[in-house]
Amino acid sequence: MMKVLLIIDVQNDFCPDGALPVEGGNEIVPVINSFIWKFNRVVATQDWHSADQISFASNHKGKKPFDEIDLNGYRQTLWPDHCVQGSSGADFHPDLNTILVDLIVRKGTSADVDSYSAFLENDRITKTGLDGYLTSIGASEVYLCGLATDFCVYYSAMDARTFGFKTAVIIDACRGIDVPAGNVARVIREMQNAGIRIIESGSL
Ligand code: VGL
Ligand code: ZN
Repeated sequence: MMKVLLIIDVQNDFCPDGALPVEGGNEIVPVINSFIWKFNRVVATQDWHSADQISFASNHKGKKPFDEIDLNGYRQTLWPDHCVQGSSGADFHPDLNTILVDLIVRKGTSADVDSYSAFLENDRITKTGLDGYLTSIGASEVYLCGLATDFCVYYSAMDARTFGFKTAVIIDACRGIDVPAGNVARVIREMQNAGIRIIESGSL
């Protein structure tokens, strides 16, 4: 069995003092550090935007964070500026144990399309290459944790499943944005319906 851990966007800007804070985002760091050694391979992602990223509300006149716009036929939520390439907000949380990380995937790097998923950008066509990496190392099971439950973790988990991997979300090692309210509960149901296991780190 080739078990791979995907640590999604455990970055300063998603922690309580950051630009797009996720409530309790920092609390998952010691939890992740406690089980990171149990996997055959570890991949960590970083949201890694340029300042002209299309999902930043600041790049749309008259729009504010959490507004939605229509982009080439798909809905895109607008965000406060966050995880700008090379900024301290884009760094991993300083306490995350990155020593055991085998591969870092940086996503959302094109200005004209956002990327929630670690596999496919928001146009749902452009690949990051992560599926190729996982296939080439013979990954059989993918376990996800990180931020945020209802955006990048959710999209990444759904794509992992679609690419054919047995997929689990370690839910006590995730925190969500929950916008609109109830969003976290909705995506958990959706992931379960898609055949994704929702587990607790104690069962690893
Ligand atoms: C994320 C919103 C915008 C996430 C990234 O990591 O969940 N959410 N960019
Ligand atoms: Zn982002």
